[in-house]
Amino acid sequence: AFCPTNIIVTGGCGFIGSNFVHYVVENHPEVHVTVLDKLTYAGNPENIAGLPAGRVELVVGDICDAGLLDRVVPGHDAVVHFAAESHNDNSIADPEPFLRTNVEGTFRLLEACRKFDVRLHHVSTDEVYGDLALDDPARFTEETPYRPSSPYSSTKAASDMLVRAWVRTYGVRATISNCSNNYGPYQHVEKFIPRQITNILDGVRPKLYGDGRNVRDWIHTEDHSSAVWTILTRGIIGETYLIGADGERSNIDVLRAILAAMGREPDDFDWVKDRPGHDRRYAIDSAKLRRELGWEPRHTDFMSGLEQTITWYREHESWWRPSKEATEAKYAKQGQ
Ligand code: NAD
Ligand code: TDX
Repeated sequence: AFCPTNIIVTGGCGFIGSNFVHYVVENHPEVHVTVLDKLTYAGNPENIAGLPAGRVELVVGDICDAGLLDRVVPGHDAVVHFAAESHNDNSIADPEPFLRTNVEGTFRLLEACRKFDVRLHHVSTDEVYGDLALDDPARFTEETPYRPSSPYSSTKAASDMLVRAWVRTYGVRATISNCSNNYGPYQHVEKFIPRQITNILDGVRPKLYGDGRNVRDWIHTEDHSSAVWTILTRGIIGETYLIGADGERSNIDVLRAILAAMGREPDDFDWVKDRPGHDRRYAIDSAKLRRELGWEPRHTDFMSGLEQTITWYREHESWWRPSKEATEAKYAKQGQ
């Protein structure tokens, strides 16, 4: 196995990146983490505050800054690359930052990893595979052709292609993972589950896009972290692994579960305008990761994970309050 002791986590102040930093600090005491994060609207240093200063260092900066990477990357064993513009609705309103961070940023990291011979794990999404029909028995596998739909997913697809080319052409030691929809603490209130929980806490009716029958395959962010660690340390260079926990649910079912858990009536929500190009269904077959690397998810009870997440947002209003108003103002302008 590959045993890194000094890693860079890009995007470590965002939702999944910060959960990964907590996971590493708790489970791998020999590892020092350098978080490299630009602190965009989605990055919050509070997400990693309170972790031991000797274990975690924050470098505020842009992954597109080649000079900065030349200074920060040497001396590290690995880069775990979470930094991205991550929200589909934002990518539809203004795609440019997605091109820059997701495509150019990944290119810059690949060049730095090539120059200093550093191992890279690239974190990507199941959205690169496009969508499935509701009645299609198929799920995505590592062999599914790329067919991204949104500006966001097309830039993630482009970044995956760059990683594959840098492995083959330059021998960069990289792996890729494509994960399904994450939920858990520290997720920005622009995303579906936190948006609806915090709307209800604010006495505002939740907002459901389209006909509400779109399906997402939910995984707890801690299971995503354990999968990324497994691939970083035991994955085969050049390989792609799909990460998922068999959590397919329609949006309306998830919303009704939130409403029930928070003591609201099942129809106490608003139907709003659909997302343009809205993917119908995502579904992951993670057999390769389970079979070849022995990974398994631990949070297999979605209802209890959801209830814990609701409790977290109830108890952390001071964390989400500062971004709530601007997020809802942006949605209101889009009729959503
Ligand atoms: P997020 O938006 O919550 O966090 C992104 C982080 O990256 C923020 O801290 C932000 O400040 C930072 N960042 C953005 N641009 C940067 C730049 N140019 N330089 C340095 N830092 C920058 O995103 P997330 O939901 O935590 O997603 C993390 C990764 O996981 C992304 O690559 C995303 O594509 C992937 N992913 C997300 C999901 C999901 O359900 N959220 C599922 C599969 C894969
Ligand atoms: O208010 C809402 N109402 C609603 O019905 C919002 C914000 C979303 N939705 C729907 C759209 C999707 O079908 O809920 C579903 C989930 O939406 P998002 O939370 O925006 O996630 P999604 O577009 O599926 O993408 C997420 O999973 C894959 C992450 O944001 C991506 O970064 C990741 O790659």
